[in-house]
Amino acid sequence: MTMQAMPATCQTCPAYNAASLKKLGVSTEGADYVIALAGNPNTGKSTVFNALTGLRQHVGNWPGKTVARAEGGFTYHDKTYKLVDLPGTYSLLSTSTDEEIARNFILFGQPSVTIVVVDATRLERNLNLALQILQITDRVVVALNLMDEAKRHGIEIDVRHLSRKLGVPVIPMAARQMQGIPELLDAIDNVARNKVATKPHHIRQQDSQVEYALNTLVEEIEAAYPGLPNARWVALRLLDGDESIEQAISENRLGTLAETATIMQQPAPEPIIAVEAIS
Ligand SMILES: Nc1nc2c(ncn2[C@@H]2O[C@H](COP(=O)(O)OP(=O)(O)O)[C@@H](O)[C@H]2O)c(=O)[nH]1
Ligand SMILES: [Mg+2]
Repeated sequence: MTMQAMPATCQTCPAYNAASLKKLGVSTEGADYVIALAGNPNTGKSTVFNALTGLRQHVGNWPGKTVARAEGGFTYHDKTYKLVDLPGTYSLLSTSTDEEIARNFILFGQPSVTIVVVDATRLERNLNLALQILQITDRVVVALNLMDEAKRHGIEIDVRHLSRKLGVPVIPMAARQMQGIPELLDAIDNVARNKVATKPHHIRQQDSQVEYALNTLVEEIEAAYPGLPNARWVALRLLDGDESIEQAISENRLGTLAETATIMQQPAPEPIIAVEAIS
């Protein structure tokens, strides 16, 4: 396995960024951990959300947007978890409001764990989003949902191999039948409490000119926005001509978010070399 036991660091510190989350409209009061739920539309995200939170949930809006946001809570092994359902998206790269919300939440909120729900019957398409998320955060659990459907279609998945390749826990599930929920809870708990160290798959960029441009940009971004959680990812998006990131910089929104972005007691993420959509 690529996951190994972590040295005992700060077990009690919250890993999420409370100040940034507050700006994103999420109160973290009383929560030991904040968990984001991401995934393509129709993968069973809401089903997983309901299975984990039961009746302890409420629906509001993302601040300044008409996009609904479900929030809920649960406790597990004496810890209180806050679960936030992100909009269902196929990617985090384009400029739709949904994708921007999901991306900002993961990038700036630094949730303790991001669950990526993927459809086991459409694995290749679904891994696109999962891989993009793995470029931004190493605190990921993949919920491999709709395993009953996959079985029905004669699709076999080597879950251990997938987990080894992705470098994060992969939990096979059939959420509608409540199958895999205890295992998912255990995996969330393991990542949130640093009981396993993940080693997310990073897509490498071989081109030395791109690498040079990236390094130059990273230095400038870091100088302009000290404490930004993932300058390299922002640099990649700028090189890719990402208008929403350009806009965030020109309106100084990136700076406002970055000011509050104190990196908590997390292991420093490995540098990202490139983000590429696999399709
Ligand atoms: N067969 C099967 N259906 C599921 C499973 N999980 C969710 N569904 C169904 O898939 C549909 C979409 O689920 P939903 O949770 O709304 O997906 P979301 O769009 O990702 O929030 C619903 O009809 C669910 O009942 C599962 O594990 N197996
Ligand atoms: Mg839903």
